[in-house]
Amino acid sequence: KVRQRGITVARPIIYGNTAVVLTQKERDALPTPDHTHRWTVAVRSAASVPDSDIVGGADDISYFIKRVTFKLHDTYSNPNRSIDKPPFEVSETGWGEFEVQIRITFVPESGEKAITIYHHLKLHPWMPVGTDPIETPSLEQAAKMGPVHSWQYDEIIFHDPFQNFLNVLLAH
Ligand code: SLL
Repeated sequence: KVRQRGITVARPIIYGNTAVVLTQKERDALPTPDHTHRWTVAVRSAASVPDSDIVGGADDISYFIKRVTFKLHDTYSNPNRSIDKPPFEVSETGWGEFEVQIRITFVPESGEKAITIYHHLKLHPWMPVGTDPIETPSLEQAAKMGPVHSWQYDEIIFHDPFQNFLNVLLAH
């Protein structure tokens, strides 16, 4: 277990969510008809497209990420959702925005501590330019405006990595 001093490796990720307004028919079919949206919160390789179905291959980040735990609002049953393989994502329905705590655990050979990042789950689109920005569009308006996307770019930086982990990183 030798650390390679002075070496830094960065891996780009994106994290965030997409959300769509449910149709009345979809709402009526739910056990919770007060839910207005379906959403997906995810951590992905920055090389992948936010809502693509691509798993594995160049977009796989499981060679350095072992687990992602999404902590949802306490109104959800089992708010801690642990995902152990890609796609690292959770899809749910709901009615409100809240802060999602995202804990990223790295593969054991990295010797790295888990990190925690935060994402504000966004359901409501911004008002069109020229209208009152304080207002939230009605569900009817929002449905016409299409899916909401809210993503952040970030880089996970490994300093002085262990030689065997460095080999794994550089092989991808
Ligand atoms: C709000 N601070 O008041 C936020 C809380 C909670 C969101 C939002 C569904 C929960 C469930 C849900 O959307 N919770 O029924 O399981 O806007």
